[in-house]
Amino acid sequence: MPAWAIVPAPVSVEAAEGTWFTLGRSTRILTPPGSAEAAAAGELLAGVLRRSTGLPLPVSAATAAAPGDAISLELTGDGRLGDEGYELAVTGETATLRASRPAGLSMGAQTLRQLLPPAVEATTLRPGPWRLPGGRVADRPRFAWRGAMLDVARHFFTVAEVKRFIDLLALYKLNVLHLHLTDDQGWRIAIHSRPRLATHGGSTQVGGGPGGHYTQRQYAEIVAYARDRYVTVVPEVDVPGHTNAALASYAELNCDGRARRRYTGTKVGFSSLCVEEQVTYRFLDEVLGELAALTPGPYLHVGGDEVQTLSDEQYAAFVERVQRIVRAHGKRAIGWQEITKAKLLPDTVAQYWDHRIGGDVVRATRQGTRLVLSPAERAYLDMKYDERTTLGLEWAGHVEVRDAYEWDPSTLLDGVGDDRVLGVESQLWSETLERIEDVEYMTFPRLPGIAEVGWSPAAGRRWDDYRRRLAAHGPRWSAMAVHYYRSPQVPWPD
Ligand code: TNX
Repeated sequence: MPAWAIVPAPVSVEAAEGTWFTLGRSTRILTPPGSAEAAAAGELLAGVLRRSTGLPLPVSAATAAAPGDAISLELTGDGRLGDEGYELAVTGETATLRASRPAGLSMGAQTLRQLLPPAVEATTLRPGPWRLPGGRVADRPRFAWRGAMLDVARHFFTVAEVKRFIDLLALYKLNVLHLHLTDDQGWRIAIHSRPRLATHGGSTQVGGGPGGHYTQRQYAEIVAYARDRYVTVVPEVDVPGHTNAALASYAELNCDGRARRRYTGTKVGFSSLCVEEQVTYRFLDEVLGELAALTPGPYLHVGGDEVQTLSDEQYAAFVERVQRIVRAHGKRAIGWQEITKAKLLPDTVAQYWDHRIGGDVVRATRQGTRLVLSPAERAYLDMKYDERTTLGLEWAGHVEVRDAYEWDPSTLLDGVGDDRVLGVESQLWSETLERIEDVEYMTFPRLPGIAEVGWSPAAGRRWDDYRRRLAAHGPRWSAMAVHYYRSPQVPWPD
């Protein structure tokens, strides 16, 4: 197994053959004095490593003395390495991780984890030795937005399950968790001014199970957990379509004033808020206001996809109004690509997902709109791997590991270069995914490929090199008890 099987591939790696740094009982983790965030990053790293190694790995502030037998986290005090960049140097005595910002230390810590044997990810004691290969890594991301979306509306997932998903994102240096919180089949976030959204609208799911929702306190716990790992949560309230759960909870949101029945099927496109009525905008102001207050990140996702019951004029007017409500609450709007039918504010972001559907994505980018790229035939984690996959859908075809990996954001859309691309994001729609094991099986091993598309320099990416590095992660997932698909395209070690 290659010692340097880092995913996503770093900008540069120089191996010092034959040199190893072995973690032992006297190894310490040192953090820069005066930075609580860097200390927290050190503690998180120690927490992961202690479980399997059983080593004490005490975390303390560095002093003027030479670090000695230590993993030493340092902040450069300048912006040279960027927000998320880092340098890692491993000698026979010390591992030094340097970054300009705490986020960079967190990214570098993921590289360090991946350089240790796979068993380090186990949650119970394992035999060592725990050796890091000597050498140097210099690294920084290509794109600022590297995300994954989890659909908790079609099937509900618990706080603990979402936290585990966040852990897995962080390991691959993904920094956005987009939570699809509302859809026809369920409303998953408590809104104090509209309690029935969660208690009634959240009380079922696809297939008719009990559903569920997050209280605001639980939701805040998810957001804080993500934030500690330098993952920004982008919450989505999908409007004006995909709103049956809301239409079932409040009769006044329907043009005919009659509450809809709850919905547990999987059709799309049939529901819409009543866009001509003032009550609708009061509702949105209340919902988005509460969501903004729960959101430290800059973005609120307002959906906007697959509306089949409105005219183009009605749709565009609605989107223009919604993005102003988002702005009034101090946030920027992001929406699915259909929103490019409307006149967008300069900082509204559009999320590209399918070449077959509407919107005018390329024109919008000429007028300044930036894109998050989620091309379904590459980035949709709910598509089947092949005809034998029992879970998932296939409307965008089959997406094997190679398909998810072998594409480039700067050549995806004619006339849209890197400067219009904010980043990439994978989608995990959960119509067919009832259990978190199902989510993991569809996510791994495809998501690390999307992470590499978003992080690594285009010039160095080769499928043949990638599949070998990826193979080394199979045992890592096994150690973490992650349920993954053993794609025949990847040379798994056992
Ligand atoms: C399309 S992608 C949808 C979702 C479905 C998904 C299934 C997008 C913006 N909308 O409502 O869950 O396909 O793959």
